[in-house]
Amino acid sequence: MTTIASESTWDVRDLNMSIEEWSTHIDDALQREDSFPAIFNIDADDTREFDAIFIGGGAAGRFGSAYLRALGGRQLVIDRWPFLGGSCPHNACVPHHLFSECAAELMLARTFSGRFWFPKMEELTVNMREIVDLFRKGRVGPHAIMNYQSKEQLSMEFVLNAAAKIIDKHTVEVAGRTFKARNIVLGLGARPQMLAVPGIDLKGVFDYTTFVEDLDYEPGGTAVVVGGSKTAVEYGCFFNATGRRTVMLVRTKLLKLIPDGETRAYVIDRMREQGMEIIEGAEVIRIEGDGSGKVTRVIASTPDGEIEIPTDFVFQALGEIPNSEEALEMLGVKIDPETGAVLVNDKLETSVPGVYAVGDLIGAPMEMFKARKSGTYAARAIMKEEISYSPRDWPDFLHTHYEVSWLGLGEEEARERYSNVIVIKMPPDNPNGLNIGLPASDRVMLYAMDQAHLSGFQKLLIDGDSRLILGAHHVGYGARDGFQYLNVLVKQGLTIDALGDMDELFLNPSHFIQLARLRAGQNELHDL
Ligand code: FAD
Ligand code: KPC
Repeated sequence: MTTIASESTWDVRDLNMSIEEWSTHIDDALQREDSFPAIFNIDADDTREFDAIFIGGGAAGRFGSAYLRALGGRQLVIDRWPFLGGSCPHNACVPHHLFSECAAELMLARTFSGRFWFPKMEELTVNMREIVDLFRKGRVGPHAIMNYQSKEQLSMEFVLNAAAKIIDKHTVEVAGRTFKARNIVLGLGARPQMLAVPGIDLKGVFDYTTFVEDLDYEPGGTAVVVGGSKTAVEYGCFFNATGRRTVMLVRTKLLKLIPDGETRAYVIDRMREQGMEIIEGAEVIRIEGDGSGKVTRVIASTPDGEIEIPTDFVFQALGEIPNSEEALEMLGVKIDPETGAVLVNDKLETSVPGVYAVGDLIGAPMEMFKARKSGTYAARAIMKEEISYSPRDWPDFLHTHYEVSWLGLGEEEARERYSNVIVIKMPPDNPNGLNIGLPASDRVMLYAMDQAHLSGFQKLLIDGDSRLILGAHHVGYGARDGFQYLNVLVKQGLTIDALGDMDELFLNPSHFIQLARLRAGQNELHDL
């Protein structure tokens, strides 16, 4: 095992550390925080000027760095954490996927409690802290892979475990050293937006970062979730599935981002069926605590008057604010006054020439595809490629206890824009409701055979005149991957006939192929 010098910097350039060695050191650095040295991987033999310094080594900065290297340029990436990869593996997507997987597994176990091989679940409250501890231990593996891959395979130069200080548009200071570059790429990410009410600092009030960092007790029987979009719903469904009463306080409408009303209603009905209490039009007034500073209750206004919810656990998920303050102060880059996002053109360049910004820092959509892709496009612009990037028409998804995937238009907007909208869906409209064991595919087969109304929902929208697919919506499991590729085809102009002409695997709700084929033969299209 490599030993670390006791100085304030640690030069790893000539150490070819394994993933396991990186793992041990990252773990140590996360435990020791400030007492672990800054990690330097700089090629002293390379005399070239840096083409770019990436400040922030999250998905945006790491992918931009990799791409710039691949194009033959020289980069330096700096991150205050002891690993590359940023918030996704540390406190955002990866824990979210872990918690959402737990929610799906637990819903299945609770639905079939005491039957087949499932244990009796009625009295069971799953220990949340144990799962958070599991994540804290497990996340170091992906962190280590990112460092190993970035150094040994992608030949990146980096400084880790030290915050960068912007001096000017060519100069950055980190851990006592100064670096100069032709360009700076800002990939500083975003942070959770906080509620502005009394009691927010009480112990027991969490957001997605503090939930995985600070949870050091086992919450009691009630979770209060404030917010109504992806993070609120994803974490709320997990809390609910652990067996806790879960109350969602939503300022306006839950899951406004799902574009199709019928799909959204299916999703919310299933959340309610799992016992989630959803209060729309609710505003938190204050959070109250006991003498020792622990949360004891939440007071909120609702359309039915003021309510008081006793709880020791509050989770706020109100969206994220870009970390743009330092760039504004030190470089004067223009920001959107409403959102705090750094403004960029289609080359990812800010209002200051030679300063680029990427990822969550430039605002919505704050998603991995945009972080990684914007990083690579900034690198390409810096390396003088002709590029133009602005994210649009991406497929989207979120988790409830299910995976919910969508692309294109919802039915309401499709009908506003097209006069002959054809709808193909499963289950079909049926006077007896949803009690039909379709769609059926992997991971919903037990539901399909026994609890048909839980087996999911799928819907395809078609322009009956041009026969082009306008939108696709899916609730269930396993469709997300298919949607990435389906979206490319739909953007290129996919007709129902071309979709029906594809070769499907046996159970294929994710691609809608078999349903499309049933109708593709019709000259004049009808609903199905
Ligand atoms: P980050 O990854 O946040 O990187 C910013 C980096 O800058 C950090 O590493 C930070 O340490 C560093 N930094 C900041 N200031 C300094 C400084 N002064 N000096 C040095 N370093 C600094 N997206 C998806 O596509 N799919 C998902 O399932 C998904 N799930 C999510 C779940 C949650 C709960 C959340 C909150 C987000 C989720 N996202 C998901 C969004 C995704 O995590 C982000 O879009 C993505 O991580 C942003 O990457 P980034 O590089 O822009 O920022
Ligand atoms: C583990 C994993 O793939 C999610 S974290 C990825 C970070 S990065 O490769 O920098 O986008």
